[in-house]
Amino acid sequence: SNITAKSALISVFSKEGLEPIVQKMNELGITIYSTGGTEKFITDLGIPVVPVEDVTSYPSILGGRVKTLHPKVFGGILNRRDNENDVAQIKEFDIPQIDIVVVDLYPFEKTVASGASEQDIIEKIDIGGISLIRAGAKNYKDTLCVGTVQDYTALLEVLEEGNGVTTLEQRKRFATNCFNVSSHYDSAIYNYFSGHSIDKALKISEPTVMPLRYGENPHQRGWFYGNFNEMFTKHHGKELSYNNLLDVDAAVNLMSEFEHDAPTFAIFKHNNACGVAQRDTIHQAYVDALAGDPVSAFGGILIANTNIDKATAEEIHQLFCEVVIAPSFDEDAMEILKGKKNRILLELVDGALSRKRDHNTLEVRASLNGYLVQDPNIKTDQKADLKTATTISPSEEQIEDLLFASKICKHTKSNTIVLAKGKQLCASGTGQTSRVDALNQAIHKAGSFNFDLEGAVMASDAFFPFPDCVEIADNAGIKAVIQPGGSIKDQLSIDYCNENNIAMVFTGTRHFKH
Ligand code: 93A
Repeated sequence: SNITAKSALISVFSKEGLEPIVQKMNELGITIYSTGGTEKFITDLGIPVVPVEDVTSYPSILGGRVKTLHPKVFGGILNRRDNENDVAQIKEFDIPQIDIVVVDLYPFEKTVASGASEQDIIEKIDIGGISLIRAGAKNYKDTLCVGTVQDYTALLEVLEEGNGVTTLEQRKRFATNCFNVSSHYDSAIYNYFSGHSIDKALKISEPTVMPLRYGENPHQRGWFYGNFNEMFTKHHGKELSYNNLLDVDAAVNLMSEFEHDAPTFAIFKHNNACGVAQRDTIHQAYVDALAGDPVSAFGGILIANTNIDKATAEEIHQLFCEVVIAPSFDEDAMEILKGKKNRILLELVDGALSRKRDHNTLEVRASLNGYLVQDPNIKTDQKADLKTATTISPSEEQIEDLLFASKICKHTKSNTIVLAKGKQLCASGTGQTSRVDALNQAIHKAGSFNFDLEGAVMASDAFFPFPDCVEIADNAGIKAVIQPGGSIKDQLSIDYCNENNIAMVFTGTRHFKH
């Protein structure tokens, strides 16, 4: 199983580190076959080399797309020395034995990363090289195959150590690396064509790992992978925790829906909004967001879509809260908010909200023995999406409230029901196992904070399988409903609304969030 190498085919993109290899091969009397650029590199070193064209009797054609793809080349690599038929055919067709294959592929990934045009990227899909690697590695019993510049040094060591004699074990080791190269190469091509990859999803290309004090609980370890500074300038406060980051993400996602709207304020707890309001001033928006649930707001994560001024800061300062996020803070407002040592103050980097909304970063979460990956939910229900299902249509004011409620609904854990009135969140039911539970929770909660639900609107993240929800909502005073529609029993809910003067619109889009 030891083989004395007498010939080698070298076709490499990276010529770095190749010189000592060809010097050594020459010293050992190994015949070198090579392709265009590699052949020139070897010739320039003053080392004899046979152009592969002399073997195939074909020039390199189609602009280099076909240079080594030929039976004489692949026959020389793939023939089995212990197979009589192979040996006879090698002789019959005058195929040269090729003992060593050295390839370094066209740099596909680097070309993609450089932002090159699609045509340039496609030209970097190596065909001949990858075939040479597969062939050489498949026939490792007879051929030693190197498939990457990273293995040049190891090849040189083997040549020096054995004076051109290679062992089966060495050849199998190189073959294993070759299949690692080929599988990685094809995955990179697949990722490019499909437009996604787990690497991209996890931002592994530019890893910034932020170790966290701990995970969701003190006995769990935790890290953040991402570029925090691309989104925020941190002005004050303690280190962000794993749970803070979960809430900050939820807060930013919701507020990205209101980026260019009138002053809007939202308060988050455990990834759900417990207060949201849109008003003429950010101060009033804060006051009315807080009124949504002043109990849950304790220790909450606060976010504004506009500058925070002194009056708002003074109000916020009354509340114990973990994080305050805003596009900017007046200087005096910042001084007030810094009055609590641990309070985290985050200024959104310009454009961070729109980038977050338009981002194409995939969502990843662990599942079973792998990961679940999905596109982010970038669909926001618009007025044009609404189809009135009932005989009465919602008023302009109700439509505004319905769209406001629907945005909150999209960012609240399923099953959810959101109740809103006058651009203020009255209450929501969050993460319930039934939609009826979610609605009852919302109604009960609104009542406990003295909301009058007469004339309020209701948003549901998914359709109503039965007419029970519209009936309960009606009894609470709700006058307009937004939901995806699509249940086989939609008509029962529609009939109920028609009989009870409730306007209901269908969006056609479900907004589950688990
Ligand atoms: O375009 S190719 O897929 N067609 C081929 O037949 C072929 N054979 C080797 N590219 C091919 N190669 C690749 O050319 C090698 O993988 C290597 O990256 C490169 C070396 O070309 P040169 O020796 O002309 O610099």
